[in-house]
Amino acid sequence: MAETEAIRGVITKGVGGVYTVRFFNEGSYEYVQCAARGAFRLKGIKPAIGDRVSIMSSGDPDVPYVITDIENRTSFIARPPVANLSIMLLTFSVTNPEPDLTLLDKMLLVCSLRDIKPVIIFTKSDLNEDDGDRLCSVYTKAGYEVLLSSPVKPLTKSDLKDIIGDGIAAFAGPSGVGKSTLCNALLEYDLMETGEVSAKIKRGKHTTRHVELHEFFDGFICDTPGFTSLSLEDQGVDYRDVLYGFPEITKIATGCRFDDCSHRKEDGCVVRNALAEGLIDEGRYERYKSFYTELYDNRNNYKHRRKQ
Ligand SMILES: Nc1nc2c(ncn2[C@@H]2O[C@H](COP(=O)(O)OP(=O)(O)O)[C@@H](O)[C@H]2O)c(=O)[nH]1
Ligand SMILES: [Mg+2]
Ligand SMILES: [Zn+2]
Repeated sequence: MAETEAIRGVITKGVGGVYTVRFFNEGSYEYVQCAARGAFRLKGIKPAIGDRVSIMSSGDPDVPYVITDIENRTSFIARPPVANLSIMLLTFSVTNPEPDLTLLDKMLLVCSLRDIKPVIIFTKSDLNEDDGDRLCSVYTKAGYEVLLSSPVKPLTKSDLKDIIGDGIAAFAGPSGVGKSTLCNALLEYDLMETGEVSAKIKRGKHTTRHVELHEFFDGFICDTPGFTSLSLEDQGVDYRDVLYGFPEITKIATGCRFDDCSHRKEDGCVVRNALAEGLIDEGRYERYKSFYTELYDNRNNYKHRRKQ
């Protein structure tokens, strides 16, 4: 390959302005260190992991390549910064800590507005099997893909192989739910050399500071630090878009008497009828109403709407 020819690759790691880019070369993947062109900074673009980029030789032996171009992103999440995320592994524990379903439902809504496929993983089902089954049923019925994981029946690589495909998947959810445990198990860190392994995992456990893409079959997975809250308003969600996070309500809402029915108190609302008949989960419906009401009350502040 000529020295000056641009190479296409993916950023898998970025620390202190030095990016690791993976590219395909003569039948296998290679990882190289890259700097970013100053032009990105001028345009206010910061390369992020997941970015598909072009790189060229830099002539600098310390950082031998330079990123010359960043492809348009299909999605972007800011905290932590990850570009082109296609799957969110929304991880919540059945107990210890108790699952924050308001946070889960907000994340489901945000995923849908950003065209990121959500997959729910309920961990620690060993600690309360009944609650695990109940949560699994609520979200499966709502139309989501749900997986249960516990030390008794751990999630395996093959459970996620087809789900992730050649996409980029990130573990997201509160801290302490078992994201790092799952991620490390899927990456089979336990199969690596012992001394190095424990040091590596220990460090990861305490910080998960530098979010990094790890190869997973044809795609990537990454662990993220936990977070405890998410503001729909900050995410620019419009009250009219709340239904995108509630596919089970959307499905039946077409039968309501009023086209602009908010499904909160209107007459002739089939959603409220379905609720009375136990066809919709009460908790999910209450959270739908609270998101709608909160965003409706702040409706002059939103920034954008989903493009139809
Ligand atoms: N009982 C039980 N404990 C788990 C399970 N998954 C993780 N843990 C424990 O939960 C704690 C937090 O796990 P960690 O992976 O660090 O959570 P993170 O903050 O989401 O990355 C650790 O002590 C794990 O051993 C599980 O399925 N069942
Ligand atoms: Mg962690
Ligand atoms: Zn209605």
